[in-house]
Amino acid sequence: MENNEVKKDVVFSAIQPSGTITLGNYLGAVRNWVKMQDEHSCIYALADLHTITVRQQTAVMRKNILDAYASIMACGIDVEKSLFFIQSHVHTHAELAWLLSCYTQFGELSRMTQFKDKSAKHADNINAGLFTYPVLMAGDILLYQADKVPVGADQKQHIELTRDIAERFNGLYGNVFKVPEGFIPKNGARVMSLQDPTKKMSKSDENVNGCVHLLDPPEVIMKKFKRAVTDSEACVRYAEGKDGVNNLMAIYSAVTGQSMEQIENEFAGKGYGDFKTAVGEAVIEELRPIREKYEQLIQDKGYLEECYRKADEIALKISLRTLNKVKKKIGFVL
Ligand code: AQP
Repeated sequence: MENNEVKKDVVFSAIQPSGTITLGNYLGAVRNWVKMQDEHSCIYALADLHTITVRQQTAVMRKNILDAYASIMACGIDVEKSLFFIQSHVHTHAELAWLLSCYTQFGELSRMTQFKDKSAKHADNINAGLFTYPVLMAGDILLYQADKVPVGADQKQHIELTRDIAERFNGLYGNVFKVPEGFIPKNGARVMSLQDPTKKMSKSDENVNGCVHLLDPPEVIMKKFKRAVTDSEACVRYAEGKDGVNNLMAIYSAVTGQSMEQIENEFAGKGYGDFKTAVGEAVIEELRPIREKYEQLIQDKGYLEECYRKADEIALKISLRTLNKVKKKIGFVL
């Protein structure tokens, strides 16, 4: 890993263990993480510090962290090729977040749509962490001098803010941070809820039928697709106003690689029943090896711990270089 650092572009991304990983997380982000491993120097994190911006139950959170670690490995993250660590084990993240929060404007954070959405959803707990979440995320990325950040479309605004913070800091102190580029996939960048296709699919969605989880058994996946909201036209075509069908087509396209036109041709003259079954089957086959691999990995907690401890240590070493540089530039005595 460290030998490759100089040769290849650095990729950084993270995922919150805020519930069971979804088909949206997978198609929007994790699938690209896997693809990028051979050509890049990849650094991935379980963003557990981000998770507590929404209240968690202690035992559930503990379980979710290990489950998410095993699930991401099961998706194909190879710890021999990539670093995959746990954010809260690497203290530089919280520290850089504080420093950068003094270089981020209240007005900028107020404009973040995710803050607006999440504070509407959790009106009883609009905590300061929910507001400053994008600064922690900026620090996560900038600590590793990342060139590319593979994320779903919902994170675009946070990547832009990260770039603004990096440019501002560089403007004041010289070239401290690499200014990263977001990397958003053409297909699957924004998977929507199967029950309300105007809302994105989310781990924490209360409507279980809206969200396909990576670890859902095949019969559950099929049931969710069969219940997916469509419309009364009964024609598989991609068009404005057909949010439910558009979402199912986008999922089918992301999984099979077919274009929208090919999908329209495949289902010409067929009803939504056939289409939903085909989407369900394609997703079941895509997720089957992941679930099987997860079942194996989660049995061996010792092995998982060995993997993250090793990665935590390397992440700390790499990130300290940036953190110390930042502190020195600001004027701290090291
Ligand atoms: N519906 C989605 N479609 C495509 N990509 C998505 N991502 C999330 N939802 C979709 C991408 O998954 C990566 C990890 O996301 P995260 O866990 O860091 O945070 P999130 O975006 O808040 O994800 P969730 O599933 O919606 O979690 P909760 O319910 O806890 O808020 C990111 O790259 C994200 O773009």
